[in-house]
Amino acid sequence: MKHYLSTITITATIGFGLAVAPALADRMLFDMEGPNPVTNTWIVGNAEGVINTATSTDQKHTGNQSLRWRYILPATPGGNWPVIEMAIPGDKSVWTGGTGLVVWMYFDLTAPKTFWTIQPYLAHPYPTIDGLGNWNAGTEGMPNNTWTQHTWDFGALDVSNVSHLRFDYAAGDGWEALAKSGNVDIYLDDIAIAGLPEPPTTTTWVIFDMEAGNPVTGTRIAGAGAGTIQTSITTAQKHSGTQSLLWRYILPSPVGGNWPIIEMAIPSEKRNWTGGTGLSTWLYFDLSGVKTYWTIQPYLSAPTRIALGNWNAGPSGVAPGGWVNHVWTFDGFPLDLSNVTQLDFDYHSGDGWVDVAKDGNVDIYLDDIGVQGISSSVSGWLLY
Ligand SMILES: [Ca+2]
Ligand SMILES: [Ca+2]
Repeated sequence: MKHYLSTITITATIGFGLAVAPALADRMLFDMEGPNPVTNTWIVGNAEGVINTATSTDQKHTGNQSLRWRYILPATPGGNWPVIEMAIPGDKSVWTGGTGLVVWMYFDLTAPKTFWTIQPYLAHPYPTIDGLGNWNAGTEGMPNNTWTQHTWDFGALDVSNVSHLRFDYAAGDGWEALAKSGNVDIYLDDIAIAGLPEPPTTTTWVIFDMEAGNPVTGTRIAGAGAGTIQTSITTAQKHSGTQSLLWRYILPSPVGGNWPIIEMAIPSEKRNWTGGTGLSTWLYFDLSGVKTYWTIQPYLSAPTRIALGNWNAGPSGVAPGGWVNHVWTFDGFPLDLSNVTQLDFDYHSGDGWVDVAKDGNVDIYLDDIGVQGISSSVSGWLLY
């Protein structure tokens, strides 16, 4: 859990005591714990020197890594502006309501830099570019070899659709005098948007809306191991958007004793389910009749694999067709939800499913699999 600048504003209300405004918090954009988020680099001006970027364990503000932005200086640094650019993930592109860009920086220099001119730029969408702040207004000293936070206010800038984030600085603007071994090394971590309201706690943070690729990363059949599992993203049925996931089990003969299982690896940025109250899943059963007793059961790897719910406590009947929502609550399970790496679903194929299969197949569509109780009011971000 990482909390940044959580603030609560308390407003006096005449005659009625205190009214508490919504809590505000920084919402994480890049914590640098995954792959290098830099998608492009270049050098403006004389275009001399070399830029290297990498996520690194050498320095970190939180977690294990930060982003190292290295500029290998040319013989004459002046007139060169090294630029790094990060594409903003689509589900984090809406910054509406945010007040500024928060960046933690660590300068690996030989001495403090008294005048620094690092400037971020936002593209929304590319290639429309806005600079944040004033190039010449970077007058405050930045110490070396310690993590320091800086916020660039958005002001009246439209931040409703930000596609790229850039940083640049003038390489010759005093930086060369402080470089170690001819390199300027700047580490960046915990790039976040300040001032967004904390998300409501009663809605669902959708992990898989099935609008992108097939999230199934593994299939297997426990027990006798017979039959065939097929999964695909399809437009045939959908709860939201245009697509859902079709989980087809082509029944073997005999059917009994087989437990078809699908596994979905959770993307690294969606593994912290702390505060969640249950797993919400939308299901559509393409069956020939009513399945009165269904025993689909999810498992979470957190990271030890554990069943949710009770195998024999399957929800009551579902009619064929039509989307139904089911929530498996986390109550009563010894779950550490801070690092959920995988979600599995399975069912016992012989447990009445054969009676309602069409053409020898059990077809189950899944959509909008999410965590109930943690959600973003803006764009589905996980709030730390
Ligand atoms: Ca980090
Ligand atoms: Ca969908």
